[in-house]
Amino acid sequence: MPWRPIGDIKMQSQELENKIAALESAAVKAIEEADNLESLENLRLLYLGQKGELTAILRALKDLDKTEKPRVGQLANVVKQKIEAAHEEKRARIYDQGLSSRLKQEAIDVTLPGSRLNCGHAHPLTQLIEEINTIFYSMGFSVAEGPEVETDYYNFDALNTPASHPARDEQDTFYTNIGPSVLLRSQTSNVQIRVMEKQKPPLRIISPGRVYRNEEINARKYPLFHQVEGLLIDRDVTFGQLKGTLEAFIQALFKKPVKVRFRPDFFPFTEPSAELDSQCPFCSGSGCRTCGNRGWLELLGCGMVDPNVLKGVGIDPEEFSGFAFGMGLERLAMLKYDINDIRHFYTNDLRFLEQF
Ligand code: 2NL
Repeated sequence: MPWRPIGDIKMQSQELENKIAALESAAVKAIEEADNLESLENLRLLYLGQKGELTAILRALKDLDKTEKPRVGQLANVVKQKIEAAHEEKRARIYDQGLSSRLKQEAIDVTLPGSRLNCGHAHPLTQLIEEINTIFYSMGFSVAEGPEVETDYYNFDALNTPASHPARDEQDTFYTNIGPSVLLRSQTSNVQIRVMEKQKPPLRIISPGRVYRNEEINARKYPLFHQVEGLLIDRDVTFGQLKGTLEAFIQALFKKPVKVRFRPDFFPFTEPSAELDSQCPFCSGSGCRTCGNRGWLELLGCGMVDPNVLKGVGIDPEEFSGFAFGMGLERLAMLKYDINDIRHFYTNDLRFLEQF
């Protein structure tokens, strides 16, 4: 170890202490002035990093005299902690500022009215079908569907409708060019015939769907419309059960205990046949625009299934009997929602559709 005068040692440590003090004030000032995380990180590296200024000083401590080393070393460590603390404090402040300005920017005014999503919904006729299905589900019926393009057997013959019947006329029914007996079904009874061919009674089904009739278009008539037909086959079915079932259905549909009445009618596929009227649910029978001051609405046709229909599908009419009914949905929807023109259902005008 070479000899050195005491003063030299003093000088060396004094110089280092001055350097450390200068470093501290420079670092603290620079850190205080930093305004973003990146420049702050550069400062951290400059002062505290592996190749930083304070690290160089700490390394130089090893050359100090051992009487000086502890004091200067402690000073350097205190300064290091101060710079670290200043850095951490500044880093947290810059981070918080960034966060609060982002929060301010992204703030949501929860009192603003929401923007409505333009979401589609089921067509009013589909809604009505679903409502009717639900009512009949509750009475133990299930829904059956079948082809809209059908042979005249399923549309007419199987329904006891003779070859001479006017409904078979080209004036009334759309025939296709697929073959002389292929047509667009004019009622959904084809579905019930097909079910009865395959399934043994007891049966409870309803068949909603599109039907076609060759009509001039006007406010009440359209060549395409919708029907729900119903069929129940079991042992000892009575007309009283038909009346009770339909009364319950009508009251569930109108959500009111309206009276119903049955008037004799004729259909080739039922015997006896009847027309069901319900008391007008809007005026409770006193007369209004909807019921044309009659107090009653004609809603559907019904009757006991003709024995010929049962025989045709291989069900013994001595063992089983049944009732059936059919209703046009456009007419029902027009009454229920006070719609004055059937064409609204087929125009796809959103001003109409959005009301449902
Ligand atoms: C109406 C009347 C009706 C039926 C449809 C039917 C079906 C089978 C057997 C017997 Cl498979 N009947 N359906 C019965 C009575 C009336 O519809 O005015 N529809 C719009």
